[in-house]
Amino acid sequence: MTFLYKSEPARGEHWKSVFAIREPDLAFHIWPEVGDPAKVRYMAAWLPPDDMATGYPNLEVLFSVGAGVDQLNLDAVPPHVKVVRMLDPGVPDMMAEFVVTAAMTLHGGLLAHRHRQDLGAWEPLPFRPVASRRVGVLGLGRLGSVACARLAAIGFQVAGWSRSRHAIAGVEAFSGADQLDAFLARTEILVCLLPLTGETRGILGSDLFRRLPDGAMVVNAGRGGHLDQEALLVALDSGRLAGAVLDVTDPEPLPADHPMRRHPRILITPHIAATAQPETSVEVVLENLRRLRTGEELLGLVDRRLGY
Ligand code: NDP
Ligand code: OXD
Repeated sequence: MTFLYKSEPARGEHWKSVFAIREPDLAFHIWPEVGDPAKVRYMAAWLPPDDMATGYPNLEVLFSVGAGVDQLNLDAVPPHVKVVRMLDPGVPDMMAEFVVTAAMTLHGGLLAHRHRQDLGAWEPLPFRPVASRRVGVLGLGRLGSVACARLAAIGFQVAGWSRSRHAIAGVEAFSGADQLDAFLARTEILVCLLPLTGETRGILGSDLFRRLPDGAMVVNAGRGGHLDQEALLVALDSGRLAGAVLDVTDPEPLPADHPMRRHPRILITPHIAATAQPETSVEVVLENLRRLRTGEELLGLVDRRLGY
């Protein structure tokens, strides 16, 4: 029986050394060394091999090495194959810290001050207390819930929106399409931590921007596909929106001459908000292999119907 790993080689070497001790009866192969494809029972990948559906007849579980699964074409994964996303224990805290950093950057007007400094200008801008700022988080899952709690802990007025209702202490909860308007109307800094699915693709677009207060700001740490990049540029250039921090873009990286790259009201970070670590992520996979043997529910099992 084989575990096939197809992603960043350095992490693969680490996983292989841990598997050698903890799962000695399971052959661990690092792509492109596959061995006999018929022996591959488990696969961990960011992008699986093109012939995954036909070339690996005994595949049971596809582990995404990331927290998201939008990079996989779920329709191409045979229905009997379980798809599992990575629930690395360190990622929610890292993401919360990124979100707080981005929100504080926008709240404090640091992008605007940087631009004025570049222009040689000295122009004080009003500096508001955190307690007067309303932040809203799209997505209250593993990441959004921790980000909300952290934003609330430093004093922001925080609300969150998700498909189903979630109660988080100190956070105003909104859910479903019929509460989106009310959520947006009170949100001055909007943070996107949704998974990218057919329903959420392009959600950060002109229609949504119109429903935010004038001068609102956006943080996207979900996926580049959530954002209509043209609509963002229009909204920023018209003054409808005041700034954006983007950890994700489409594509990554953007072409060198893309207008977002040097826009004074946009700060782009290169998809660094929260990364699973080799040492902790291997433990999550090993725990899931144990659960498979005992028939317990897998950590991070994806609902193929919802796409997350
Ligand atoms: P979860 O699956 O735990 O949470 C997703 C949340 O989004 C849930 O609250 C869910 O609602 C909500 N949601 C999904 N679809 C809809 C919809 N159509 N309408 C309203 N709410 C919806 O995901 P995570 O929190 O773990 O991760 C979120 C995303 O963050 C990942 O998919 C990935 O793309 C991105 N990510 C980015 C990283 C980076 O470095 N930039 C790092 C890691 C992840 P409900 O609770 O009701 O199901
Ligand atoms: C992930 C990511 O999904 O890095 O893990 O974005």
